[in-house]
Amino acid sequence: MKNLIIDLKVHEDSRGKLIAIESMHDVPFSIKRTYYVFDTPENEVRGFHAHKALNQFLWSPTGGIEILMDDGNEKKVYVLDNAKSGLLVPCGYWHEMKWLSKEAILCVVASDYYVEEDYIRNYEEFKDHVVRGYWHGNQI
Ligand code: T46
Repeated sequence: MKNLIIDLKVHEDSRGKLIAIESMHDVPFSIKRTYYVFDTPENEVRGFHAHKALNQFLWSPTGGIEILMDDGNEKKVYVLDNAKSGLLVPCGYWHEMKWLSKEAILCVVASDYYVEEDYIRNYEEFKDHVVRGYWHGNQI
């Protein structure tokens, strides 16, 4: 699996630190939507889906969140636990997010508006898409 971590540029001075996330500069897609997930209990797991076309970038500035990434052939676990880097979640990756602490906030920028039809929530259907090469050439 290719490296999906993106390190962000930190603007630091005596007043503190600032990080900006710009479309096509800091993440390799145009941003249409942002959302965040919070007040999730420790050890709760969310996600359990892949996206057909949506590309996203995830980070957790407080607490920790474990992300299982699965491209249908390989699985890898990432931990998001700082404000300076995040995880690219391209379309075609099954993902599950486990909260390591209740304080963790999952922040997301996404390439499109919310469209329920873009979700594949059944793992067998996901594997079927992988076998058929559904995402070939489509992923960032
Ligand atoms: C993803 C992971 C990382 C909306 O109405 N608008 C939105 O923009 C979103 C993201 C969700 N919703 C509604 C749909 C559901 O009724 O919020 C409810 C919870 O969504 P879901 O169960 O899909 O939440 P997660 O945490 O499992 O997944 C979310 C995103 O939905 C998903 O795209 O990749 O975070």
